[in-house]
Amino acid sequence: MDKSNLTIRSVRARAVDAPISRPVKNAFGVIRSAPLVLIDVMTDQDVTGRSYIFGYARLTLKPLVQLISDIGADLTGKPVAPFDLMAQMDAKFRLLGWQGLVGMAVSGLDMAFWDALGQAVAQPLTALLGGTPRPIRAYDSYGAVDPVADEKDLRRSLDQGFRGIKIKGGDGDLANDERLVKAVRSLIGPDIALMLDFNQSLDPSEASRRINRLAPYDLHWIEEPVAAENLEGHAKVRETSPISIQSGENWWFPRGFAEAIASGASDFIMPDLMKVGGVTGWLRVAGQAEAASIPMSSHLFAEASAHMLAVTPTAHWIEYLDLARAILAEPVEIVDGTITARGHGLGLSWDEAAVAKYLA
Ligand code: SMN
Ligand code: MG
Repeated sequence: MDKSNLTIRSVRARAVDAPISRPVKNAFGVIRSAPLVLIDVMTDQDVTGRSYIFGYARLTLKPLVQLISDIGADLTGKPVAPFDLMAQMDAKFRLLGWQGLVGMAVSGLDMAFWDALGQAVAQPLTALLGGTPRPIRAYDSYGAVDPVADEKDLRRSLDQGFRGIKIKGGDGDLANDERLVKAVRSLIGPDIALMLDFNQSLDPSEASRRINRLAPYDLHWIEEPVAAENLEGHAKVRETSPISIQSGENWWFPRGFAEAIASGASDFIMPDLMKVGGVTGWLRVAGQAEAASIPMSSHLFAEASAHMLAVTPTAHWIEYLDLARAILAEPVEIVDGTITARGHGLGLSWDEAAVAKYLA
């Protein structure tokens, strides 16, 4: 069958609540499992595009499944041309706005469309985009660690070759942050990058106070010190921070990044494929990052992000926080602390027995 012109036949969305290897304790609670929506875009040419998104909480699963199915149903019969489809979805939701569940649904669909295009030509997405898959330096992403209970895991991360470790702050006071940072720094030694993620939990003056105190521990970045939408607050913190500021997992679509970059909000950026507008949105942000000389990392979605970072001019780090391992037939592999894009398209295939087990 000619696979050069794919058309959308139907879209299927399934919710799972997948177990994760270690809970992610953060300033606002603990993530104990991964509520995911798996997307399959069936085409008339018998190519199926796949992606998954992360709903953060179980209560988002039903509405996300509904949104993806309904938006998908409206696209039946259309060519799989992601730029065109993104423009159509942009127009469809312009008055409503697409920050939130709608944006997640749109981004997830976009990823599945690109996956289908890669599969149709039996090429990794990286190659379809004009690049070459290559090892991307990864950091192992933790919650708020318990330096004693988590020591074994941290040592294992180093054994796997990770050159970076991220932990969460803001789960308690400054003394607690300092205790964790100090313990982890002494455990991993001076040569491993250590990142600290506040998950938007502080106000600008408290953020500055904590950052100054934590400066002696040679942190590689401070992530989301204040509310994501507080770009002015980000810029204020950054102005006096001796540590680089990282943000972006909660900035929506390329315009969100344009505003953040114009505000001088961050030294580094780390778009989340599910909030930036999928592959299409990522490409546009990668151009902004290159033009502004801003190092760009990823948030979650390591399988797809490995494809994207290989074509990102200012590629920095890939985050390893393995939310989908339990339901993927070929989960991410860490090789000497790096992740390399694999497979055709995004390289995702479902472990159907596991999907059946964790259906939510
Ligand atoms: C994060 C966000 C959502 C789930 C897990 C972890 C975090 C990160 O902010 O940067 O990984
Ligand atoms: Mg974060």
